[in-house]
Amino acid sequence: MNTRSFLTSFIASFFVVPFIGCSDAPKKIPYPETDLSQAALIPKPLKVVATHSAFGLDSKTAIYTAQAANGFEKVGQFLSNKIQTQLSLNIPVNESPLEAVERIIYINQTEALESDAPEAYQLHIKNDSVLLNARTAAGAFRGIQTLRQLIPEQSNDTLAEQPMWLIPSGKIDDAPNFGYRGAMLDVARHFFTVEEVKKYIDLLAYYKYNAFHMHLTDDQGWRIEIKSWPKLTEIGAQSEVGGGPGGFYTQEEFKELVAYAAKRHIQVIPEIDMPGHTNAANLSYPIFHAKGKAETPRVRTDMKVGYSSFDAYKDTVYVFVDDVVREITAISPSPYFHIGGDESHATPKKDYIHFVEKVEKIVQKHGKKAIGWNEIAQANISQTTVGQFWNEPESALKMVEKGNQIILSPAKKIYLDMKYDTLSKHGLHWAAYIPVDDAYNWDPETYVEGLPKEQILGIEAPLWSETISNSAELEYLAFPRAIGYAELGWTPADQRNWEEYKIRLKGQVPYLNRNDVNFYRTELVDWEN
Ligand code: TNX
Repeated sequence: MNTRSFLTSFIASFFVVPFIGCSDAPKKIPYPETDLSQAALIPKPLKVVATHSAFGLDSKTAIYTAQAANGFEKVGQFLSNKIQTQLSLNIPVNESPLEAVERIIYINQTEALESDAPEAYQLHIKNDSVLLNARTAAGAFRGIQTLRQLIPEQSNDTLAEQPMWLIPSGKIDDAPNFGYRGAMLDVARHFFTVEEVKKYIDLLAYYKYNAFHMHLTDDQGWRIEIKSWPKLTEIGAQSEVGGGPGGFYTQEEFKELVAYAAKRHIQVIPEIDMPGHTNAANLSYPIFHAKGKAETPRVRTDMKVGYSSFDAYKDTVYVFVDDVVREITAISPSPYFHIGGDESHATPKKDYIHFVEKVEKIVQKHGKKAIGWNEIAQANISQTTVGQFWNEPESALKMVEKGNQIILSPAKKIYLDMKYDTLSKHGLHWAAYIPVDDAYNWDPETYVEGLPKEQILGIEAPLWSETISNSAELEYLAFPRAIGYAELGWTPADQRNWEEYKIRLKGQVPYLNRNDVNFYRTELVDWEN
């Protein structure tokens, strides 16, 4: 018998004939009663059936994965690494010898799932085995987040010879309500280091986000290396709000972020905001600058918006945009490229429309679909372009009528840079104060009347960074609200309830503390008891 078929029959023995007749079968462990349906899972899974026993995660556990299918082994490796960091347990993945193995986690590829969503998964947790079924590696990855959330803080050191972390047994069938569940970080108003961005991405992955939108350019700074236009980073990157040093990502660093996110089955969507919000580019190359209403480029460290613009009728501007889109799309596997398009108050309407239509074509030429903030509805955009609704429901509706898909980011509900309340240490409040319950208590499916569900690609929580400049401040605004948005993107409205959610939210504290997350301890949640 070769290793592979030995492995297959070994694994099968866990599911088909679990130790019946086996002379050296381990003695039965007296697992305590559990209740999987009460677990603090966020986002809440679609279906949970508790069987009131447990799987004992311990040093005799091994992970096996479907190997023919793409990416499954990496998912197993990711789980093993996280278990190692959290529990200092070394759980091998697809490794022989198997003699010492008593319990297995098997990550299996199958089409036989209740939902046909690519990220659907099913978890079957029994005494000696956890079977995770998924159609795709992305589905398997979402499934292991659920499993991670079920690992208790404390081990039980009395049940067996070695410490065991008891995972409640039962069955979970799960799939997302929306295919796009995003978060945006503005790295232009303040620069965030590669390590800071990675930390945020890793936290988002735990809550099943699958898109990370990077707002890479704005008036105060240009943050991505463009080899054909070096002054963007020599000049344009050297400033930020408040007068700090700014910074930028080299293309190698951007690739590193893309790879880090991809490992978590999160796509990175780059945004180059234009024709407004372009002061940093115009300062680097004054030839781009539109005269007229736009203010003369200079280093900007203030928080004003709407004063800068590209010249929509200069050939050089389009040569430049083409180069930027070409260089970025070459290192960006996401099918989308975000062209911004918001608050171009210094661009005449006719010029704005001309610009958006030309840039959309450039993005398409480079093989990507464009995304733009809701103002792009003024232009005659093609059906494949996605509108991101933030402040004008009528623009979202106009795009929907033309057949476009919409990402929902209504500022009044989902802007992570809005203060929680009057006492918030960071944040703005032009759209609203957004306390943690208001952030949770709305329904993306009905928020804009007349927006058909089929045309809602999903939701995204933007974090603008005028008032924040490091991980602690970022986390103060993002957490815990981003956790609630994860549930709004994943769990259907009829299964959401604030009173019940806030108990599960409190259950996140050990994870947040373990990861040194500076979350806002709102009084709306009883964190201590
Ligand atoms: C509006 S939302 C903006 C950003 C600001 C943000 C501050 C949007 C598309 N534009 O330029 O940073 O408000 O909340």
